[in-house]
Amino acid sequence: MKTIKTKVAIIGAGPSGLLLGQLLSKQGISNIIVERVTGEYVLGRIRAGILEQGFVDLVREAGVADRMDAEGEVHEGFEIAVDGVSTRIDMKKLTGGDAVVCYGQVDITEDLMAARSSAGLETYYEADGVELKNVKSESPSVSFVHNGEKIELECDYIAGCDGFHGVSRQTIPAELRTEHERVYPFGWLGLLSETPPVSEELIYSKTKRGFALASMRSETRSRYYLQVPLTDKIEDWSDDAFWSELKKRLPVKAAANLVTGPSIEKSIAPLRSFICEPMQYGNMFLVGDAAHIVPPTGAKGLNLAASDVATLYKIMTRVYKEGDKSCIDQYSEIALRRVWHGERFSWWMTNMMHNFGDMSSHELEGETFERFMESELSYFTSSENGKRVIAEQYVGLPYEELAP
Ligand code: FAS
Ligand code: PHB
Repeated sequence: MKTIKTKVAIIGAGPSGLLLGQLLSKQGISNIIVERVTGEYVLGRIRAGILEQGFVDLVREAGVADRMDAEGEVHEGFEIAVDGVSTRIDMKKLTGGDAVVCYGQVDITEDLMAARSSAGLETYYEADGVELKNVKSESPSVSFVHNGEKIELECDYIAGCDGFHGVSRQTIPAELRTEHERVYPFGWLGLLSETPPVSEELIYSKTKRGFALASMRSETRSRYYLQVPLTDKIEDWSDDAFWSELKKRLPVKAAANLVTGPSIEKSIAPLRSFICEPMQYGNMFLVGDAAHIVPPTGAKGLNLAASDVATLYKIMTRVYKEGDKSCIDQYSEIALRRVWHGERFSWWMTNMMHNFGDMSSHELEGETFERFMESELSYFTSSENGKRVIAEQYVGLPYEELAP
């Protein structure tokens, strides 16, 4: 058994773990990341594409923003189309100047991995049997097996950045955990292609055939999504079938701009809202998808992970720079306030933008629920105040500071 020490043990080398590790290192707070799979595997997961300003500021503070600033595209608005009729949500005007940046999660993760390795910071990939120990004590630890060797990582704090299927959340005893969950009766079929986007801004499109989203990664790389039944399998969807259905769900002008091509990646993701309360237990903190999941309709998943990272980073900085340990009790409350806002917005956008058909939802059934949601969407996209509500949430609510 080999024993190693650090101040903060980070479980998971996804965006949450890597961003937290980079920020802590800038404050001279030692940290070691323990990741279950290889770095290549992490980079193979095509996920988010829209970064809130708060996320962008954090990446700049971490000193990892060069490529994002050079290649990321600022988006000042996006479109919501209902049965082919488009409304532009002018985020910049409606929020007094705020916008979002279109830059892929894979790119951010790549940049953070490169920064971590060039700084010579320790990451144990392909770590097996990760176990969190004594998290309620002043000397928690993480044990795992790496290259056949058993390792005990002694630390002061553990950041559980290990995603929805990780082990950290289970460290909170079931009787102390409250889990809120809503599983949606459909999924998103995503496709990535080396083709130019159909429009300069994102298009969220609701049609009688179902929801579609036209997004992008660059001027030459597009990301598209289609709402599909949960029973669909990826083998049910050839590229041609995807393109033909997408064309039917986009507004006419966008459909006319559609350039098709071979899929680089194609996958079906289930949609769920999930929140675990509390987000901390003793000296263990849950960060990002380890604590919460949103349906991607509001582009909040990665962005909520970033605000968790920001709060934990402020707390760790105060603990080690000012010796104030009392602030660690603030983490869960502050993180959850913003998480619930992001969860509600994502749930609301999902309910408004998708066809539930005869699938029941809430206390309302089928047609009645559909009609309520049609009316809700029509109000919020036709009134200035309604559009402002959407814009304020989409660019991201402000990050909360620690209490003094
Ligand atoms: P992650 O899940 O990214 O990373 C957790 C890491 O922990 C993984 O590398 C995993 O291998 C590791 N791990 C797990 N168990 C472990 C263990 N026992 N020991 C060690 N390591 C362990 N968000 C958006 O904003 N927009 C989108 O369009 C969008 N699309 C998505 C599509 C899909 C299919 C999925 C699954 C998510 C999507 N998301 C989207 C959300 C996604 O971007 C997450 O919010 C983001 O990956 C969160 O990052 P992390 O919290 O780092 O979790
Ligand atoms: C994406 O580009 O992957 C993306 C953008 C916005 C969303 C969801 C996904 O709401």
